[in-house]
Amino acid sequence: MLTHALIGDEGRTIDLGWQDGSRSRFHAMWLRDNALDDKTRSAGNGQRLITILDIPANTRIGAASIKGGALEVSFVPEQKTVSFPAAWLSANAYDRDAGRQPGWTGEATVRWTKASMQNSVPRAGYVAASRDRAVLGQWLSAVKTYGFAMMEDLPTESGALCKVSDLFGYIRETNYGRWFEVRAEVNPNNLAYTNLGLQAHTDNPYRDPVPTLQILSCIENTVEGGESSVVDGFAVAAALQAENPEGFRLLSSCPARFEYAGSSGVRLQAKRPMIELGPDGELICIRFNNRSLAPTVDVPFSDMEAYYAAYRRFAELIEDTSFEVTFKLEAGQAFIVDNTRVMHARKAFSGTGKRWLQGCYADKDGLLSTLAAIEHGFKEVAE
Ligand code: NM2
Ligand code: OGA
Ligand code: ZN
Repeated sequence: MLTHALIGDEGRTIDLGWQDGSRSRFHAMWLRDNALDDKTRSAGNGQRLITILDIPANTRIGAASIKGGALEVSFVPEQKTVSFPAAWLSANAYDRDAGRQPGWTGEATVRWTKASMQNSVPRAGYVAASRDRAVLGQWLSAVKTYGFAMMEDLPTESGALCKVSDLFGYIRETNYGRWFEVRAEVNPNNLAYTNLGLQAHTDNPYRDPVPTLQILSCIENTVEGGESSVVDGFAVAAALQAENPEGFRLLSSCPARFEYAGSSGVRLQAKRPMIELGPDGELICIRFNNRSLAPTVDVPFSDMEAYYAAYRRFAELIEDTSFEVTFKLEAGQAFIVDNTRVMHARKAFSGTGKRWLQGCYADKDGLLSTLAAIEHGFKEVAE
């Protein structure tokens, strides 16, 4: 509920008061650009019809009042009057203390460790998730929150992992194919296609943009060894930052180089930090993969020793079992990871039996879009 609206700074700003005593200021230019009327935005698809250049540079608020739970504003010199619902203003308020430390993440991200995750891994059955939007929504929401979830009861047939990505979006095709076989091969073009253990890693850091989701599904796993584990890279990065802020600063501000040139006709290269922060300091991506780290040449000579010490400490924390959730994939099970956040590993395997996994990449923006649409749909029904 809005209680007052005071025009300030000769109409350049407005100060809104709320029932709970809080205040939020807005700028005339911002309000005009974000007007919700059907001359400013298409009523059909919600897209903006005007450009910034259609708005006079000297735009001011000429008059403002609260009418029926909404703010009504008249802009000059356009002589245009529009209305902003209070709920919309509250949801889009930007007049708040930033106060965020580098490496911050939003409320939707919940970091985890073995202690909090091992016995509560989010999981859903494929049949239930494909029939029931509420089940699917919960599963997608877990991927958003934790960057990791399991799916069970998949058909144990080749290509079944595509059914998982079909639930929410689109496969990201790469030089490895739409999806790929993960099993021990003769002359493998990638160490994933051996029986070697793989240190916890994110996939394809040599690609830009990096694939944002990975699905690994199991068709058969009767070998000795071959267990999987996952590690929350955001939790580990926070631990590194807490004990060694300078190391965190080096890994997040100096680019690393990644490369893959394991098959003919392919030379993928990317220059990105191991810990990537957005322009406002938000932790946005972890890239960690010993197999495809190229020579690091973007760290000042005087910082290289400290950089390597930080890299080593980051690796030690990643291998610290208190961060690691472990399981052995069984036929018909799959897991999905947010490849910008959660690392995955496997133990070496040998002996009798067979291990046959399939993997694919998919796009997280599509997953989040499907989740938001499901949540929006439920909200509409509730209203
Ligand atoms: N595979 C499984 O990023 C990597 O190189 C890890 C990727 C070959 C598609 C393995
Ligand atoms: C991969 C990978 C793990 C496994 O294919 O990217 O890491 O369990 N595989 O085989
Ligand atoms: Zn991998």
